[in-house]
Amino acid sequence: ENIAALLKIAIGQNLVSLVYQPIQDVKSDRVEAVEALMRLKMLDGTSVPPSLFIPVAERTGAILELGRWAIRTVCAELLADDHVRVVSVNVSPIQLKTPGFATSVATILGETGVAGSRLAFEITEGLEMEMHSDILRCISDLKLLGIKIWLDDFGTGFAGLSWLRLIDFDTVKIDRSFLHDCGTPSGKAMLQDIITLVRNRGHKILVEGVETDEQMALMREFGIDKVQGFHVGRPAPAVSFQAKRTLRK
Ligand code: G
Ligand code: G
Ligand code: MN
Ligand code: NA
Repeated sequence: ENIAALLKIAIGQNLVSLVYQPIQDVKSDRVEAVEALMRLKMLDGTSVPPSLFIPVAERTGAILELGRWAIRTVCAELLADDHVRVVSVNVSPIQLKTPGFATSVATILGETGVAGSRLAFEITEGLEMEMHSDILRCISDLKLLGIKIWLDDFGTGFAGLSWLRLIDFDTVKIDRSFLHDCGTPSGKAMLQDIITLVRNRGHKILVEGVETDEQMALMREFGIDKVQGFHVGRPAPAVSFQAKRTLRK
């Protein structure tokens, strides 16, 4: 397959890169974290969306090398030079299931001199419904390194509630689909119920997909901890975060 072949040469040929989307702390009004998102280009320069290449990378196992590359790159281009406090990285269940994953992360932290507490790993509630004991063990190893574990896209699948029972997530990211109809009374009530459920379990709450002033005001009213979305900022290359910090100095 085309994409599978592309993934094999992607790192060596500089076809893969990371962009970062800011995450705003609602109380302080500051960007306290950014989410790393992987980008892939074909040899002719056209880009392949993650919805296409991530599943292929998971199927072929290429996600293991790409995942290590992403964590190393995040540590080297943003965390080692103190450009941002925390970076969240999406990790696939395939990575968490692979023996030695936590050890390889520890090695990257050691080599780059970055504290584990500066990283958060986002796990999507979708796909993998069965709860592998390997995954739970890996997560507790990652926590020992100080890495925060976030639940991504909460509310989109059936597995989310079982994940919540088994893993003590630092933060739960509420999927942006819940913001779409929060303009209607029933949509607003739905979002409020989800927030109550997550908050009562002791997790911090991040709402994704905040685009308007009205939505931002609602997030303050609901007492949401963190927001992400076009209202805060779009995904951008590392250099735009490096530059900001330099100007402030
Ligand atoms: O940027 P956006 O469409 O482009 O990202 C869509 C989704 O692709 C993300 O929410 C995430 O689930 C997935 N994704 C992006 N980058 C990575 C990555 O580095 N690793 C994994 N496993 N998934 C990623
Ligand atoms: O699944 P994951 O949520 O991590 O993917 C993030 C994706 O969502 C990225 O592709 C990003 O471009 C997109 N995204 C981020 N903020 C917004 C937003 O406010 N509105 C919309 N429509 N998409 C967003
Ligand atoms: Mn994510
Ligand atoms: Na998400």
